[in-house]
Amino acid sequence: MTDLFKDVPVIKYEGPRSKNPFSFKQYNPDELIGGKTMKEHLRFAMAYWHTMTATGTDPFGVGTAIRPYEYTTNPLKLAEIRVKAAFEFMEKLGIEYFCFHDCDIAPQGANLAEFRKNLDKIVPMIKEKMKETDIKCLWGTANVFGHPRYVHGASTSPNFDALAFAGAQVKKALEITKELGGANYVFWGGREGYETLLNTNMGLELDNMGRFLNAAADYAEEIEFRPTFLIEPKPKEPTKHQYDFDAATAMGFLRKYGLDKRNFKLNIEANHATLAGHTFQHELATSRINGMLGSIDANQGDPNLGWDTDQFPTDVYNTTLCMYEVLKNGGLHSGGLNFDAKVRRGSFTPEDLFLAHIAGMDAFAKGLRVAYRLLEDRVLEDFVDKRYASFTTGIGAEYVEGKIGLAELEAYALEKGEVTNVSGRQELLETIVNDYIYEN
Ligand code: XUL
Ligand code: CO
Repeated sequence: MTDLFKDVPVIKYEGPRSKNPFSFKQYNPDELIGGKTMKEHLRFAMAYWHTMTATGTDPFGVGTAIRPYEYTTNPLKLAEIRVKAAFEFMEKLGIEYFCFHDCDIAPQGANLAEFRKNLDKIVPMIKEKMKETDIKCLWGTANVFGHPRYVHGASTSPNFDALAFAGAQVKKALEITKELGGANYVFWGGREGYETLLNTNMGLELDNMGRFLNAAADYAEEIEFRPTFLIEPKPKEPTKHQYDFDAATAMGFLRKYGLDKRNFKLNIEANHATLAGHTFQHELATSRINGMLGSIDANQGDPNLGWDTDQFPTDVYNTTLCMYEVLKNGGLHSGGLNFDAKVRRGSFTPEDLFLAHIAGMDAFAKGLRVAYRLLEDRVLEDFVDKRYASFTTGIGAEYVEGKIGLAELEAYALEKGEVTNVSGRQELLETIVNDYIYEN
Protein backbone atom coordinates (compact mmCIF):
# COMPACT_ATOMS: atom_id res chain seq x y z
CA MET A 1 0.00 0.00 0.00
CA THR A 2 1.21 3.54 -0.75
CA ASP A 3 1.48 6.04 2.09
CA LEU A 4 -0.07 9.17 0.61
CA PHE A 5 -2.44 9.60 3.55
CA LYS A 6 0.40 9.17 5.98
CA ASP A 7 -1.36 10.52 9.05
CA VAL A 8 -4.25 8.09 8.79
CA PRO A 9 -4.03 4.45 9.91
CA VAL A 10 -6.00 1.47 8.61
CA ILE A 11 -9.46 1.92 10.13
CA LYS A 12 -10.63 -0.93 12.35
CA TYR A 13 -13.78 -1.78 14.27
CA GLU A 14 -13.31 -0.86 17.94
CA GLY A 15 -16.94 -1.03 19.11
CA PRO A 16 -19.41 1.58 20.35
CA ARG A 17 -17.35 2.60 23.41
CA SER A 18 -14.24 3.58 21.48
CA LYS A 19 -13.31 7.25 21.57
CA ASN A 20 -10.87 6.90 18.68
CA PRO A 21 -12.23 9.00 15.79
CA PHE A 22 -10.27 6.84 13.33
CA SER A 23 -12.20 3.69 14.20
CA PHE A 24 -15.58 2.17 13.42
CA LYS A 25 -18.04 2.12 16.30
CA GLN A 26 -20.78 0.21 14.46
CA TYR A 27 -19.35 -1.12 11.22
CA ASN A 28 -17.84 -4.51 11.91
CA PRO A 29 -17.29 -5.78 8.36
CA ASP A 30 -17.13 -9.53 9.04
CA GLU A 31 -19.88 -9.67 11.66
CA LEU A 32 -22.76 -11.88 10.57
CA ILE A 33 -26.23 -10.39 10.45
CA GLY A 34 -28.82 -12.91 9.33
CA GLY A 35 -26.27 -15.21 7.68
CA LYS A 36 -24.53 -12.46 5.68
CA THR A 37 -21.58 -10.32 6.74
CA MET A 38 -22.09 -6.61 7.23
CA LYS A 39 -19.87 -5.86 4.26
CA GLU A 40 -21.93 -8.17 2.05
CA HIS A 41 -25.12 -6.38 3.08
CA LEU A 42 -23.76 -2.88 2.72
CA ARG A 43 -21.44 -3.06 -0.33
CA PHE A 44 -19.97 0.40 0.30
CA ALA A 45 -18.50 2.30 -2.64
CA MET A 46 -16.33 5.41 -2.90
CA ALA A 47 -17.45 8.09 -5.37
CA TYR A 48 -14.33 9.03 -7.33
CA TRP A 49 -15.60 12.51 -8.17
CA HIS A 50 -16.31 13.76 -4.66
CA THR A 51 -13.50 12.01 -2.85
CA MET A 52 -10.69 12.16 -5.39
CA THR A 53 -11.28 15.14 -7.65
CA ALA A 54 -13.48 17.65 -5.79
CA THR A 55 -11.68 20.73 -4.52
CA GLY A 56 -14.36 22.36 -2.38
CA THR A 57 -15.29 25.19 -4.74
CA ASP A 58 -18.71 26.78 -4.41
CA PRO A 59 -20.39 29.61 -6.33
CA PHE A 60 -18.76 32.12 -3.97
CA GLY A 61 -15.23 30.87 -3.62
CA VAL A 62 -12.36 28.78 -4.86
CA GLY A 63 -11.37 25.33 -3.69
CA THR A 64 -10.21 24.86 -0.12
CA ALA A 65 -9.21 21.17 -0.11
CA ILE A 66 -5.68 20.40 1.00
CA ARG A 67 -4.37 17.23 -0.66
CA PRO A 68 -0.60 17.21 0.01
CA TYR A 69 -0.05 14.24 -2.31
CA GLU A 70 -1.17 16.31 -5.32
CA TYR A 71 2.23 17.90 -5.92
CA THR A 72 1.90 18.54 -9.69
CA THR A 73 -0.32 20.59 -11.96
CA ASN A 74 0.23 18.24 -14.92
CA PRO A 75 -3.30 16.83 -15.39
CA LEU A 76 -2.20 13.34 -16.44
CA LYS A 77 0.31 13.06 -13.58
CA LEU A 78 -2.41 14.26 -11.22
CA ALA A 79 -4.74 11.55 -12.51
CA GLU A 80 -2.03 8.95 -11.82
CA ILE A 81 -1.51 10.18 -8.26
CA ARG A 82 -5.24 10.11 -7.69
CA VAL A 83 -5.40 6.45 -8.71
CA LYS A 84 -2.82 5.62 -6.04
CA ALA A 85 -4.58 7.80 -3.47
CA ALA A 86 -8.00 6.29 -4.31
CA PHE A 87 -6.87 2.72 -3.73
CA GLU A 88 -4.93 3.55 -0.57
CA PHE A 89 -7.99 5.41 0.70
CA MET A 90 -10.36 2.51 0.00
CA GLU A 91 -7.95 -0.06 1.43
CA LYS A 92 -7.52 1.89 4.66
CA LEU A 93 -11.30 2.10 5.10
CA GLY A 94 -12.08 -1.40 3.86
CA ILE A 95 -14.29 0.00 1.08
CA GLU A 96 -14.57 -2.69 -1.58
CA TYR A 97 -16.13 -0.81 -4.51
CA PHE A 98 -15.77 2.47 -6.38
CA CYS A 99 -17.89 4.44 -8.86
CA PHE A 100 -16.59 6.84 -11.49
CA HIS A 101 -17.39 9.17 -14.38
CA ASP A 102 -15.02 9.01 -17.36
CA CYS A 103 -13.74 12.54 -16.64
CA ASP A 104 -13.05 11.80 -12.95
CA ILE A 105 -10.31 9.32 -13.76
CA ALA A 106 -8.60 11.05 -16.70
CA PRO A 107 -8.25 14.63 -17.99
CA GLN A 108 -10.51 15.58 -20.91
CA GLY A 109 -7.62 17.21 -22.82
CA ALA A 110 -8.24 19.55 -25.75
CA ASN A 111 -10.68 17.29 -27.60
CA LEU A 112 -12.41 13.92 -27.56
CA ALA A 113 -9.47 12.12 -29.19
CA GLU A 114 -7.09 13.34 -26.45
CA PHE A 115 -9.60 12.35 -23.78
CA ARG A 116 -9.61 8.80 -25.14
CA LYS A 117 -5.82 8.64 -25.17
CA ASN A 118 -5.73 9.80 -21.54
CA LEU A 119 -8.32 7.23 -20.54
CA ASP A 120 -6.32 4.51 -22.26
CA LYS A 121 -3.31 5.46 -20.11
CA ILE A 122 -5.17 5.54 -16.79
CA VAL A 123 -7.56 2.58 -17.13
CA PRO A 124 -4.75 -0.06 -17.13
CA MET A 125 -3.33 1.56 -13.97
CA ILE A 126 -6.72 1.25 -12.27
CA LYS A 127 -7.02 -2.33 -13.47
CA GLU A 128 -3.64 -3.16 -11.98
CA LYS A 129 -4.60 -1.62 -8.63
CA MET A 130 -7.88 -3.55 -8.66
CA LYS A 131 -5.97 -6.79 -9.08
CA GLU A 132 -3.56 -5.88 -6.31
CA THR A 133 -6.27 -4.91 -3.80
CA ASP A 134 -9.34 -6.93 -4.84
CA ILE A 135 -11.34 -3.69 -4.94
CA LYS A 136 -14.10 -3.78 -7.57
CA CYS A 137 -15.99 -1.34 -9.77
CA LEU A 138 -19.62 -0.91 -8.68
CA TRP A 139 -20.51 1.31 -11.63
CA GLY A 140 -19.17 3.57 -14.31
CA THR A 141 -20.79 6.44 -16.16
CA ALA A 142 -20.02 9.23 -18.63
CA ASN A 143 -20.09 12.86 -17.63
CA VAL A 144 -22.19 14.33 -20.45
CA PHE A 145 -23.27 17.43 -18.58
CA GLY A 146 -20.17 19.37 -17.48
CA HIS A 147 -18.63 20.39 -20.82
CA PRO A 148 -20.02 23.56 -22.52
CA ARG A 149 -21.06 21.47 -25.56
CA TYR A 150 -23.80 19.99 -23.35
CA VAL A 151 -25.22 23.37 -22.37
CA HIS A 152 -28.65 22.40 -23.80
CA GLY A 153 -28.45 18.73 -22.83
CA ALA A 154 -26.80 15.62 -24.23
CA SER A 155 -29.20 12.96 -25.58
CA THR A 156 -31.98 15.58 -25.30
CA SER A 157 -30.04 18.45 -26.85
CA PRO A 158 -31.75 20.32 -29.71
CA ASN A 159 -28.33 20.10 -31.43
CA PHE A 160 -27.64 16.69 -33.02
CA ASP A 161 -23.87 17.29 -32.81
CA ALA A 162 -24.02 17.43 -29.00
CA LEU A 163 -25.99 14.17 -29.02
CA ALA A 164 -23.33 12.56 -31.23
CA PHE A 165 -20.53 13.60 -28.84
CA ALA A 166 -22.52 12.18 -25.93
CA GLY A 167 -22.89 8.93 -27.89
CA ALA A 168 -19.12 8.77 -28.40
CA GLN A 169 -18.49 9.37 -24.71
CA VAL A 170 -21.05 6.79 -23.56
CA LYS A 171 -19.65 4.21 -26.02
CA LYS A 172 -16.17 4.64 -24.57
CA ALA A 173 -17.46 4.69 -20.98
CA LEU A 174 -19.29 1.39 -21.60
CA GLU A 175 -16.05 -0.11 -22.94
CA ILE A 176 -14.07 1.11 -19.92
CA THR A 177 -16.68 -0.06 -17.41
CA LYS A 178 -16.63 -3.47 -19.09
CA GLU A 179 -12.82 -3.50 -18.99
CA LEU A 180 -12.94 -2.77 -15.25
CA GLY A 181 -15.56 -5.47 -14.63
CA GLY A 182 -18.22 -2.95 -13.56
CA ALA A 183 -21.38 -4.62 -12.28
CA ASN A 184 -23.61 -1.69 -13.26
CA TYR A 185 -23.66 1.26 -15.65
CA VAL A 186 -25.38 4.50 -14.55
CA PHE A 187 -27.27 7.17 -16.45
CA TRP A 188 -27.92 10.22 -14.33
CA GLY A 189 -29.77 12.64 -16.60
CA GLY A 190 -27.32 15.52 -16.04
CA ARG A 191 -28.80 18.21 -18.29
CA GLU A 192 -31.58 16.03 -19.70
CA GLY A 193 -34.45 18.39 -18.95
CA TYR A 194 -35.47 21.92 -19.85
CA GLU A 195 -35.77 25.47 -18.62
CA THR A 196 -38.78 26.69 -20.63
CA LEU A 197 -41.30 25.15 -23.02
CA LEU A 198 -41.10 28.35 -25.07
CA ASN A 199 -38.04 26.88 -26.79
CA THR A 200 -38.43 23.14 -26.15
CA ASN A 201 -39.89 20.24 -28.12
CA MET A 202 -40.43 17.98 -25.12
CA GLY A 203 -41.89 15.10 -27.16
CA LEU A 204 -38.86 14.90 -29.46
CA GLU A 205 -36.42 15.27 -26.57
CA LEU A 206 -37.97 12.35 -24.66
CA ASP A 207 -38.10 10.19 -27.80
CA ASN A 208 -34.44 10.98 -28.45
CA MET A 209 -33.52 10.03 -24.89
CA GLY A 210 -35.39 6.73 -25.33
CA ARG A 211 -33.55 6.09 -28.62
CA PHE A 212 -30.22 6.97 -27.02
CA LEU A 213 -30.61 4.60 -24.07
CA ASN A 214 -31.71 1.80 -26.40
CA ALA A 215 -28.62 2.47 -28.54
CA ALA A 216 -26.46 2.20 -25.40
CA ALA A 217 -28.10 -1.13 -24.50
CA ASP A 218 -27.58 -2.32 -28.12
CA TYR A 219 -23.89 -1.45 -28.00
CA ALA A 220 -23.40 -3.15 -24.61
CA GLU A 221 -24.92 -6.31 -26.11
CA GLU A 222 -22.62 -6.00 -29.12
CA ILE A 223 -19.51 -5.95 -26.91
CA GLU A 224 -20.95 -8.65 -24.64
CA PHE A 225 -21.15 -6.37 -21.65
CA ARG A 226 -24.12 -7.24 -19.44
CA PRO A 227 -24.33 -4.78 -16.57
CA THR A 228 -27.47 -3.71 -14.78
CA PHE A 229 -28.25 -0.30 -16.29
CA LEU A 230 -29.32 2.24 -13.72
CA ILE A 231 -31.31 5.43 -14.21
CA GLU A 232 -30.75 7.89 -11.36
CA PRO A 233 -33.85 10.04 -10.83
CA LYS A 234 -33.55 13.69 -9.79
CA PRO A 235 -36.30 16.33 -10.04
CA LYS A 236 -34.30 19.52 -10.61
CA GLU A 237 -30.72 20.78 -10.70
CA PRO A 238 -29.17 21.55 -13.04
CA THR A 239 -32.31 22.10 -15.17
CA LYS A 240 -35.58 23.35 -13.77
CA HIS A 241 -37.50 20.31 -15.04
CA GLN A 242 -35.34 17.17 -15.08
CA TYR A 243 -36.95 14.43 -17.20
CA ASP A 244 -36.15 11.69 -14.65
CA PHE A 245 -38.05 13.56 -11.93
CA ASP A 246 -38.49 10.68 -9.48
CA ALA A 247 -38.74 6.88 -9.38
CA ALA A 248 -42.32 6.77 -10.66
CA THR A 249 -41.58 9.14 -13.56
CA ALA A 250 -38.41 7.27 -14.51
CA MET A 251 -40.24 3.91 -14.47
CA GLY A 252 -42.98 5.30 -16.73
CA PHE A 253 -40.28 6.46 -19.14
CA LEU A 254 -38.44 3.12 -19.07
CA ARG A 255 -41.67 1.25 -19.80
CA LYS A 256 -42.68 3.56 -22.65
CA TYR A 257 -39.38 2.99 -24.45
CA GLY A 258 -39.14 -0.76 -23.70
CA LEU A 259 -36.10 -0.30 -21.46
CA ASP A 260 -37.66 -2.10 -18.48
CA LYS A 261 -37.15 -5.29 -20.52
CA ARG A 262 -33.47 -4.52 -21.11
CA ASN A 263 -32.24 -4.77 -17.51
CA PHE A 264 -32.70 -1.11 -16.59
CA LYS A 265 -33.33 -0.45 -12.90
CA LEU A 266 -33.05 2.61 -10.65
CA ASN A 267 -30.23 4.12 -8.64
CA ILE A 268 -31.96 5.96 -5.78
CA GLU A 269 -30.17 8.91 -4.19
CA ALA A 270 -31.36 10.17 -0.81
CA ASN A 271 -30.92 13.88 -1.52
CA HIS A 272 -32.63 13.56 -4.92
CA ALA A 273 -35.63 11.95 -3.21
CA THR A 274 -35.96 14.84 -0.78
CA LEU A 275 -35.59 17.40 -3.60
CA ALA A 276 -38.57 15.66 -5.27
CA GLY A 277 -40.63 16.22 -2.12
CA HIS A 278 -40.46 12.55 -1.17
CA THR A 279 -38.77 10.72 1.66
CA PHE A 280 -35.76 8.55 0.81
CA GLN A 281 -37.82 5.55 1.96
CA HIS A 282 -40.67 6.46 -0.41
CA GLU A 283 -38.37 6.34 -3.44
CA LEU A 284 -36.77 3.09 -2.28
CA ALA A 285 -40.15 1.47 -1.61
CA THR A 286 -41.59 2.68 -4.94
CA SER A 287 -38.64 1.06 -6.74
CA ARG A 288 -38.76 -2.09 -4.64
CA ILE A 289 -42.46 -2.88 -5.11
CA ASN A 290 -41.90 -2.59 -8.87
CA GLY A 291 -38.82 -4.83 -8.86
CA MET A 292 -36.69 -1.83 -9.89
CA LEU A 293 -34.45 -1.13 -6.89
CA GLY A 294 -30.95 -1.47 -8.33
CA SER A 295 -28.52 0.58 -6.27
CA ILE A 296 -28.27 3.53 -3.89
CA ASP A 297 -26.40 6.82 -3.79
CA ALA A 298 -26.00 7.20 -0.04
CA ASN A 299 -26.03 10.81 1.12
CA GLN A 300 -28.40 13.29 2.74
CA GLY A 301 -29.63 16.83 2.18
CA ASP A 302 -30.26 19.60 4.65
CA PRO A 303 -33.93 20.30 5.40
CA ASN A 304 -33.12 24.00 5.71
CA LEU A 305 -31.55 24.19 2.25
CA GLY A 306 -33.47 23.40 -0.91
CA TRP A 307 -30.61 22.13 -3.03
CA ASP A 308 -28.48 19.05 -3.58
CA THR A 309 -26.00 19.48 -0.72
CA ASP A 310 -24.70 15.89 -1.03
CA GLN A 311 -23.82 15.57 2.66
CA PHE A 312 -22.50 12.41 4.23
CA PRO A 313 -25.37 10.33 5.62
CA THR A 314 -25.35 10.55 9.41
CA ASP A 315 -29.07 10.49 10.17
CA VAL A 316 -29.64 7.06 11.73
CA TYR A 317 -33.42 7.26 11.35
CA ASN A 318 -33.06 7.48 7.57
CA THR A 319 -30.29 4.88 7.30
CA THR A 320 -32.52 2.52 9.32
CA LEU A 321 -35.51 2.98 7.04
CA CYS A 322 -33.23 2.67 4.01
CA MET A 323 -31.79 -0.63 5.20
CA TYR A 324 -35.33 -1.77 6.07
CA GLU A 325 -36.21 -1.39 2.38
CA VAL A 326 -32.95 -2.98 1.25
CA LEU A 327 -33.54 -6.05 3.45
CA LYS A 328 -37.11 -6.30 2.20
CA ASN A 329 -35.66 -6.19 -1.31
CA GLY A 330 -33.56 -9.25 -0.51
CA GLY A 331 -30.44 -7.08 -0.65
CA LEU A 332 -29.03 -4.86 -3.36
CA HIS A 333 -27.90 -7.71 -5.64
CA SER A 334 -25.43 -6.13 -8.12
CA GLY A 335 -25.92 -2.69 -6.53
CA GLY A 336 -24.34 -1.13 -3.46
CA LEU A 337 -24.22 1.94 -1.23
CA ASN A 338 -22.22 4.56 -3.09
CA PHE A 339 -21.20 7.58 -1.02
CA ASP A 340 -22.25 10.24 -3.51
CA ALA A 341 -21.37 12.70 -0.77
CA LYS A 342 -18.84 15.44 -0.28
CA VAL A 343 -17.14 16.83 2.77
CA ARG A 344 -18.25 20.35 3.69
CA ARG A 345 -16.07 23.14 2.28
CA GLY A 346 -14.81 23.88 5.77
CA SER A 347 -13.70 20.25 6.22
CA PHE A 348 -10.68 20.63 4.00
CA THR A 349 -8.01 18.26 5.31
CA PRO A 350 -7.35 14.74 3.98
CA GLU A 351 -8.34 13.38 7.41
CA ASP A 352 -11.83 14.82 6.90
CA LEU A 353 -12.31 12.50 3.92
CA PHE A 354 -11.79 9.52 6.23
CA LEU A 355 -13.85 10.92 9.11
CA ALA A 356 -16.76 11.60 6.75
CA HIS A 357 -16.72 8.07 5.33
CA ILE A 358 -16.44 6.59 8.84
CA ALA A 359 -19.51 8.64 9.84
CA GLY A 360 -21.49 7.34 6.85
CA MET A 361 -20.36 3.74 7.22
CA ASP A 362 -21.19 3.68 10.93
CA ALA A 363 -24.60 5.28 10.36
CA PHE A 364 -25.48 2.64 7.75
CA ALA A 365 -24.09 -0.21 9.88
CA LYS A 366 -26.28 0.94 12.76
CA GLY A 367 -29.24 1.28 10.39
CA LEU A 368 -28.66 -2.29 9.22
CA ARG A 369 -28.59 -3.64 12.77
CA VAL A 370 -31.82 -1.84 13.71
CA ALA A 371 -33.63 -2.69 10.48
CA TYR A 372 -32.67 -6.35 10.77
CA ARG A 373 -34.10 -6.57 14.29
CA LEU A 374 -37.27 -4.72 13.31
CA LEU A 375 -37.84 -7.24 10.53
CA GLU A 376 -36.83 -10.24 12.61
CA ASP A 377 -39.35 -9.29 15.30
CA ARG A 378 -41.93 -8.45 12.61
CA VAL A 379 -43.06 -5.42 14.61
CA LEU A 380 -44.11 -3.31 11.66
CA GLU A 381 -44.84 -6.29 9.42
CA ASP A 382 -47.39 -7.82 11.78
CA PHE A 383 -49.02 -4.45 12.35
CA VAL A 384 -49.34 -3.84 8.62
CA ASP A 385 -50.62 -7.36 7.94
CA LYS A 386 -53.31 -6.89 10.58
CA ARG A 387 -54.21 -3.48 9.16
CA TYR A 388 -55.01 -5.07 5.79
CA ALA A 389 -56.62 -8.22 7.18
CA SER A 390 -59.98 -7.29 5.57
CA PHE A 391 -58.41 -8.19 2.20
CA THR A 392 -57.47 -11.72 3.26
CA THR A 393 -60.90 -13.19 3.95
CA GLY A 394 -64.45 -13.01 2.63
CA ILE A 395 -65.43 -10.43 0.05
CA GLY A 396 -62.13 -8.53 0.55
CA ALA A 397 -60.16 -11.58 -0.54
CA GLU A 398 -62.50 -12.04 -3.53
CA TYR A 399 -61.87 -8.39 -4.47
CA VAL A 400 -58.10 -9.02 -4.50
CA GLU A 401 -58.74 -12.00 -6.77
CA GLY A 402 -60.53 -9.68 -9.20
CA LYS A 403 -63.95 -11.26 -8.72
CA ILE A 404 -65.81 -8.25 -7.33
CA GLY A 405 -67.27 -5.34 -9.32
CA LEU A 406 -69.18 -2.20 -8.35
CA ALA A 407 -72.52 -4.05 -8.18
CA GLU A 408 -71.18 -6.48 -5.55
CA LEU A 409 -69.60 -3.57 -3.64
CA GLU A 410 -72.97 -1.83 -3.65
CA ALA A 411 -74.86 -4.88 -2.37
CA TYR A 412 -72.27 -5.38 0.39
CA ALA A 413 -72.27 -1.71 1.46
CA LEU A 414 -76.07 -1.51 1.57
CA GLU A 415 -76.20 -4.49 3.85
CA LYS A 416 -73.30 -3.33 6.05
CA GLY A 417 -74.90 -0.10 7.28
CA GLU A 418 -71.73 1.88 8.17
CA VAL A 419 -67.90 1.58 8.18
CA THR A 420 -65.98 0.98 11.44
CA ASN A 421 -62.31 2.06 11.19
CA VAL A 422 -59.41 1.36 13.57
CA SER A 423 -56.54 3.66 14.56
CA GLY A 424 -53.42 3.79 12.35
CA ARG A 425 -51.28 4.19 15.53
CA GLN A 426 -48.62 6.28 13.76
CA GLU A 427 -47.16 7.75 16.95
CA LEU A 428 -46.94 4.34 18.60
CA LEU A 429 -45.08 2.94 15.56
CA GLU A 430 -42.69 5.90 15.55
CA THR A 431 -42.00 5.23 19.22
CA ILE A 432 -41.31 1.58 18.50
CA VAL A 433 -38.81 2.47 15.77
CA ASN A 434 -37.13 4.86 18.23
CA ASP A 435 -37.07 2.13 20.91
CA TYR A 436 -35.26 -0.19 18.50
CA ILE A 437 -32.74 2.54 17.71
CA TYR A 438 -32.12 3.23 21.42
CA GLU A 439 -31.78 -0.46 22.30
CA ASN A 440 -29.21 -1.46 19.72
C1 XUL B 1 -25.71 14.44 -9.38
C2 XUL B 1 -25.39 13.03 -9.10
C3 XUL B 1 -24.35 12.41 -9.96
C4 XUL B 1 -24.63 11.00 -10.34
C5 XUL B 1 -23.64 10.42 -11.33
O1 XUL B 1 -26.67 14.99 -8.57
O2 XUL B 1 -25.94 12.44 -8.21
O3 XUL B 1 -23.15 12.52 -9.31
O4 XUL B 1 -24.65 10.18 -9.23
O5 XUL B 1 -23.56 11.14 -12.49
CO1 CO C 1 -25.78 10.50 -7.47
